[in-house]
Amino acid sequence: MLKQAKEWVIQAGEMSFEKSKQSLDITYKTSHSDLVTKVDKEVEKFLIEKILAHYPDHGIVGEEGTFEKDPDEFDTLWIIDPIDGTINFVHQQVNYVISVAVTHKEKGVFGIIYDPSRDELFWAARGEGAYLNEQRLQNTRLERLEESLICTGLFWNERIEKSKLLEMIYQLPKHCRGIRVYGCAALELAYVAAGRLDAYISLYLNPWDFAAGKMIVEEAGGVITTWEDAPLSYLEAGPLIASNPGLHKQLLSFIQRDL
Ligand code: 2AM
Ligand code: CA
Ligand code: CA
Ligand code: CA
Repeated sequence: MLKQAKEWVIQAGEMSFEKSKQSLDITYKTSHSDLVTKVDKEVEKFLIEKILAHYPDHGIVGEEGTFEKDPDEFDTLWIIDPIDGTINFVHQQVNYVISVAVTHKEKGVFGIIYDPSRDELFWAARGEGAYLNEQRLQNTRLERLEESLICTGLFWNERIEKSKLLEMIYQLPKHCRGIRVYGCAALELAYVAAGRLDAYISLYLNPWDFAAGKMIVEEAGGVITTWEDAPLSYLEAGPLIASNPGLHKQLLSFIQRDL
């Protein structure tokens, strides 16, 4: 199943990259910054058709809502973000990915994140480690916050508290070496797994943004939890922190003290 899923995700990525040069037919969902293009919808449809043709008894949770049944009806779920980083896809045609995770009875089975612009396939299977293409990944082991490179997401939605967003922008750079914001949560989680970032703090993510990334971070030796240090459920949206093990506690204290 993993091998097949990787092929579908790569095909979906190549399709999106080709289509990024055509007219994208942008529409707005809940706000001026909440975009969807026809490619988001086409990629989701492509993946759902493949999945259901091979696994008709599996459920699907996709950002664009093409599959409408209740996830609670299924033991095995595919959690899909057809294009994560839609704004980057529209403006840059880089820093966007296809993200696909499979869970069984709420436990992760595998996660795949494909960056078509760089041909980088990040993936992990439970108990088998995390990989970039065929190379094994391990996140950093850095323990000094002042030497760390930390990533966050800065976007607006009505669930995000102004004071937390402002404090994040003001306080985080005081404590670490640098801040990065790529605008693509799944890619940012993959980079934590790959050791390109030491941690990622988000004010709010949906399951399709983090499901594959959670598996890849954990299999690379990292930690991903809520801001209260609770395990992250694959089906609940909210704030999260993904980090190497040496910084996780320090970053939780930072969040509790400064945000
Ligand atoms: P998307 O591109 O699939 O919509 C941007 O920092 C990251 O957060 C992206 O992964 C993006 O996913 C997601 N995102 C952007 N705007 C959002 C919003 N209003 N609510 C929740 N997630 C959002
Ligand atoms: Ca979106
Ligand atoms: Ca997303
Ligand atoms: Ca998306």
